[in-house]
Amino acid sequence: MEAGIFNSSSILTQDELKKIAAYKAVEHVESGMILGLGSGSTVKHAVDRIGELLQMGKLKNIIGITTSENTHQRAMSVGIPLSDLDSHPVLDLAIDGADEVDPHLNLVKGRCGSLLREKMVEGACRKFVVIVDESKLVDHLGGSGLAMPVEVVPFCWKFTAKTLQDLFSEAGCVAKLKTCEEESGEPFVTDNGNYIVDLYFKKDIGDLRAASEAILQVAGVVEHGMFLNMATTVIVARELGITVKNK
Ligand code: ABF
Repeated sequence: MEAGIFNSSSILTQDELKKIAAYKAVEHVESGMILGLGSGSTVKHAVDRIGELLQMGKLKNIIGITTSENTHQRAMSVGIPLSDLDSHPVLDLAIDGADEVDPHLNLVKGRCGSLLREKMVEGACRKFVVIVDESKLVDHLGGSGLAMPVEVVPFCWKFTAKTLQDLFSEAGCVAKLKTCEEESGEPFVTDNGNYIVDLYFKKDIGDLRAASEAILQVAGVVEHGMFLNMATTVIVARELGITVKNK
């Protein structure tokens, strides 16, 4: 475990574990890299650390490509020069969190709503390092009982949600619109102006590749949160230390 970054108290909070994973991932960053910067609470530690290293002159000539407006604002605030995929279609490295990681390093991502830009940016990088605390490890995707997000166009989203739910009826799928807050009921709107339909499964969805293709066939679907065979490295921060899993 990194010395000097964390205090010596015996029980680490989930956020401290996220920070450990993030700092470890930043060790992969070298001067001159075009970097994909993911979204979420784990990546924010990586963004801050990269900003710090740039300030100290330990990293130079980094260009960041962000996957959400939130990360864009944060990266700008810590002084990371930013560009986009149009100008830099091939990235050296991307660092991002995940909601679930299975034993084959397949991921569920996008519960924070940024899955489309994440998939575009991370699909364009040579190396994709995922950073998680151990709570994100699952036996199979969808197995945490939490949402598998699908970005859909707002037009007749109920029809799209029903079609998705019917597609996975054997897995006991329930499709729900993601809302801003539990009580407001207002649809959550992505950075791309779309909605998110969350799929909840009671049973294993089986062949992930087939599930992915079936979801993408549904008219109205923009993208889904299964990231299959994309991660090259997963860094897991645990109470007892860091585990690094490579593809
Ligand atoms: C992003 O951040 C999303 O794909 C995912 O929803 C989230 C991970 O959560 P956390 O806030 O725990 O890092 O990577």
